[in-house]
Amino acid sequence: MVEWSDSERSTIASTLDLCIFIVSYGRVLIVYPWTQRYFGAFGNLSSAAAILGNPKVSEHGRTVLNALDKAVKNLDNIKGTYSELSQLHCDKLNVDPDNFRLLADCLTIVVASAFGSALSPAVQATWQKFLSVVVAALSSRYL
Ligand code: HEG
Repeated sequence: MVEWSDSERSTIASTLDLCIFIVSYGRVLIVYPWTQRYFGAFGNLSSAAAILGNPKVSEHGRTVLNALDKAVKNLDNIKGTYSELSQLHCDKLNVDPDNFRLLADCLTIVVASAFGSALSPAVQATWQKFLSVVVAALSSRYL
């Protein structure tokens, strides 16, 4: 059972708040282009500019960040919170779970560039802990 201190809880919540404003889900599609295979129905993904300007990509980014907000609000039961979502990604969407880690890396890069020197090792440690639990929870229903 993972334990969360009060300061870890508030660090995660404020870090995620920032993400919601600045993160672009498009980054994962640009940096790791093979992830585009899951988004064939999203229309034009032919260049970095097309990806960043694609309204379906930004809408999906908001969907994912809303789901992350749900994890923040359920820190003590992220696994349970994501149980159905994990099953959906496995059975219906057929998303390779390695991609969760790639997205987590993009989130960290975006947070790091926004925080600059405010991203102390302690804040980073808390943020990485949160993302690790999220990735594990999303992978938990894969068989
Ligand atoms: Mg996933 C749909 C959350 C990573 C591919 N993703 C969704 C949905 C949510 C979600 C909430 C909507 C589910 C529904 O319709 O009921 N995704 C989510 C989280 C994370 C994640 C929280 C990781 C932090 N997803 C992820 C990754 C990929 C992916 C890395 C592929 C590279 N997701 C994917 C696809 C869909 C969703 C293809 C369906 C999109 C659509 O057709 O609208």
